[in-house]
Amino acid sequence: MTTPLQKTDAKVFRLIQKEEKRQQETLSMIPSENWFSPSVREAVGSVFSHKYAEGNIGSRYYEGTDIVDELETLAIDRAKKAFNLLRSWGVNVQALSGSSANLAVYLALLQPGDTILAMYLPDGGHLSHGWSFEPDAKKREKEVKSGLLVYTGGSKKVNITSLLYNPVQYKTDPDTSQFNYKEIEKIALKYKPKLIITGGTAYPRIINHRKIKAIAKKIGAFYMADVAHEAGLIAGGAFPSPVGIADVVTMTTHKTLRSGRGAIILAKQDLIEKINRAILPGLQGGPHNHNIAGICVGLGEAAKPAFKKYAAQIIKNTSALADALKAQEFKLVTDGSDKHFVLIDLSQEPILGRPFARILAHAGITTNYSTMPWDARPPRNPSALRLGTPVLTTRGMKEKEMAQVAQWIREAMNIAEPWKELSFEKLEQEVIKSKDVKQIAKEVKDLCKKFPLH
Ligand code: DSN
Repeated sequence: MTTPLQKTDAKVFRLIQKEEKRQQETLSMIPSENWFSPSVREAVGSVFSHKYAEGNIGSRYYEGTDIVDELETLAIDRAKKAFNLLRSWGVNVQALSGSSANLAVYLALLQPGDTILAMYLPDGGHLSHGWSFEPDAKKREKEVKSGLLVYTGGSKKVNITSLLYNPVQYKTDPDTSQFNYKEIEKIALKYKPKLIITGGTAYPRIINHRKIKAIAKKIGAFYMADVAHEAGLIAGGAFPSPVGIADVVTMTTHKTLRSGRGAIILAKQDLIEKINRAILPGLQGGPHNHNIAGICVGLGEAAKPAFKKYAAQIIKNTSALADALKAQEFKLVTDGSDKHFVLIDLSQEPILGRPFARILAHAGITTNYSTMPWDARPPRNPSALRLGTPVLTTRGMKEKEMAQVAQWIREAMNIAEPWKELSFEKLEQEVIKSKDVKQIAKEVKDLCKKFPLH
């Protein structure tokens, strides 16, 4: 059957087909990615994208919004159920992304110049929690070697959070690469932030929300838990929830939650009203109703027993992947993981994060290079590699397949070892010529065929 797009714009149609084939025939191990159900995609591609609906339920600046109101009410109700919300908490589903959700919280709760205490970005925090980079490699190395568990910023403010507010960041413990709550408390008492944030992109362990809330309480700060990565694990009952402990919880909806692209903010009722006003008129115009429709459908799927199994299997798969990688003699940051990804410390391997991610991409395994604790290397060429299991688990893969993946990753490192002195470009030329890399890509494709994405 010919689709309308195929008829009217064959070029874009072909690109979509090519991208779908790429996703089907390779293993996406980027932990922030997932594959949505056809129902979520149908909702996202629906007529809701035509409608303007600035404002909140029952109080919009546009006519014709009754059905959008119904949709948003349903999405909010489903979010309340998915995250076991207390009656005194409210929900916003209008933020366009995780970064916008976080900015809306700052706009609602802080004044420009206020101090935010968040996790050090190279240890696994998030850019939207504030970041100023130190471009001078010597100064960077000196800072890392100082062993200090607090980072007050480099000379280059790289994002709006660091331009508007004063980010101070806590690092992980040098011995364990995990949170050192005593140090976080000392830093909080010294710098007196108005807001403490946990969460981010590359911290593989459980965070003790009660301990952080207790620290925030001591200094009269708000506590915001950003659970963008863990949202699906929490909704599936496989991971501890900050709801009812933190003052605000933010998340994206397209990672483990598998609900289309967007964000959800949960907060105590008085705060959510301020946050609603920070979203509009503070930051955004009309909400993306089609994405809210996707979120709504995804949350409906997350309420089903199959999603609980999915969330539990993600954790089992990651644990199996961690064990298998260690059996292949890879070193893992924190020696393992409690959630949906692992971070491989490649600092003692012949090939580091960026080139290794490219080698694996040619072998059909899509990952991303990452910074890691106590690594002075720059973010564009760091020592670690982040590998997640949400998409593999969506495919129906289990522990056995994780062992196979770990074996391919070791094989790829062995194949690449002789190229360790080459520049990135020359190394890639060798990878492209390599029959051994092609062989792994073929085996990956065969495995993908056995576990198609529906
Ligand atoms: N870009 C996301 C990630 O990969 O973790 C976070 O925003």
